[in-house]
Amino acid sequence: MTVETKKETYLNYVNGAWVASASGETKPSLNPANVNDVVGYVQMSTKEEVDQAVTQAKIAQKAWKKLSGNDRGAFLYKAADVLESRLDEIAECMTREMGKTFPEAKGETARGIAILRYYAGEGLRKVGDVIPSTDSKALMFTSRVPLGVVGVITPWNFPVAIPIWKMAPALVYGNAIVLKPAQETAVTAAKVIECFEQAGFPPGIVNLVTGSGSVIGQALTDHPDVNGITFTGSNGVGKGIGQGCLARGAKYQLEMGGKNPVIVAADADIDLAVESTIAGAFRSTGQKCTATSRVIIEAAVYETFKEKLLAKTAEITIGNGLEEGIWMGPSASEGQLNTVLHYIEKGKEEGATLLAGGNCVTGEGYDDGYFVEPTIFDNVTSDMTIAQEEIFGPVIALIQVNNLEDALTIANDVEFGLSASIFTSNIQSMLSFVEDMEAGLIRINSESAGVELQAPFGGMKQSSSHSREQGEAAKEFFTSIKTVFVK
Ligand code: TAP
Repeated sequence: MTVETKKETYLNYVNGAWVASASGETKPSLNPANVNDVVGYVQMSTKEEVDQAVTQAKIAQKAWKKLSGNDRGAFLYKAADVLESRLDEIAECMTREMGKTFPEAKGETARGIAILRYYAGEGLRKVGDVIPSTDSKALMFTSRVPLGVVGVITPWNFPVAIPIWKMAPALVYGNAIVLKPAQETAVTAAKVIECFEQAGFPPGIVNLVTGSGSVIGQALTDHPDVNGITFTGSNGVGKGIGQGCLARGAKYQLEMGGKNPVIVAADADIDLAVESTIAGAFRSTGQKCTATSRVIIEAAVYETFKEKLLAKTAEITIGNGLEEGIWMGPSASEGQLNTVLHYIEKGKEEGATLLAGGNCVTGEGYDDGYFVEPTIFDNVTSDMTIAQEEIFGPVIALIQVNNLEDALTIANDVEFGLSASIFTSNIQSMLSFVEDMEAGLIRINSESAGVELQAPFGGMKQSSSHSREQGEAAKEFFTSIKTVFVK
């Protein structure tokens, strides 16, 4: 594959025009597989640019909400077609900008296209109910109306799918949006917004302002004309956004971290459990909110599982995700790599046994990137830091238990509750897991890191206890209900 060498500067997109930030400041976006490769330069915008984008969005939304849902959906269909025509280019940009392999980036872009088409169809589905009144001469019904202007604040790990799964429902239900993507993947975000531009959305409906979260994200959170914030990212930032929105009565949706367990029962298909654990833990270099990070195994199969897991892990090819045959790319940034290395040291200090990995990958082709080995810790106990905190890297903690009751207790012994899997052939074990596991996404005999776009997505506890995204659930957040009584 030939890598684009042009070092383009990417602008903000406000009211249908590409504009440079008044700050005059830009920042290079670097390829984590080779930091000498500058993917592009992005704007480091100011609060004033957020104000301009929100003002224009507020004006434009007044006409947008008057269109039929079907007409708004037609714009999403067009955006899907444009994105499809640029799939390879945008996937390549994603791989260069945050490191996931090209096939994974293509898969994510294809998911973005499917989400756009799903929500385009939503423009023709119901937005209210008729509720029987006690007054026989009255008609009572609900009608869902848009919030107005929605701020979309997104992380770097799914730079196409996450912005789209927030923007598509926001738009089809009649809102205007201002997107603030993570700095690490702002070039990919700009390309996604170009697809919306090419689809012909009216000026002001889709806006992009790039820059630092503490400036742009905070300005969106505090803005009196932003009626809702949809956020995916870390817990610390999410909680601040929630408090900011609560203080001024704005709606907020927070999708945050995970510490996702896989339970392997003594009666499990071990090969399947191993394969799924590898995919769940190491795909995207472990940088998924749903990534498997704890594997809780019944003693009877512990050694067999461990042996097979080690053998499969040894087969993983690490490198630049644009190259053929590479299974795992680098960590997305230097900061992310340092976080992973910090947790690996913590694991060793607290007495876990390092079974595999634990180091940066060095040598020719690796020294200019943020490559880390897939890492497995043995003899982990639930109180250890590596069993409690989200690492967001390719690190697995193996925990041995005597029975499934203990496994479930340990699985629930974290502050997060996003996704969880069990591998078992016993129906009773499956049902107990479904009933007692504190997680929003439950999978049985299947990898933990995956969800279909038409199904609700979200977690319990600190992961995202009060909202769900995707599928029909998105309607709850992106609309308000009016109850209408007609006599
Ligand atoms: P964060 O550091 O929280 O950043 C997420 C976004 O928030 C970025 O755009 C960031 O901007 C912005 N931000 C930072 N400070 C802000 C502030 N004070 N006010 C408003 N916005 C602010 O997360 P990340 O490192 O990009 O992403 C990794 C995290 O996302 C992990 O914890 C992961 O579990 C979580 N995640 C969750 C899910 C779901 S669906 N639950 C999915 C994917 C990822 P800048 O970074 O550009 O400054």
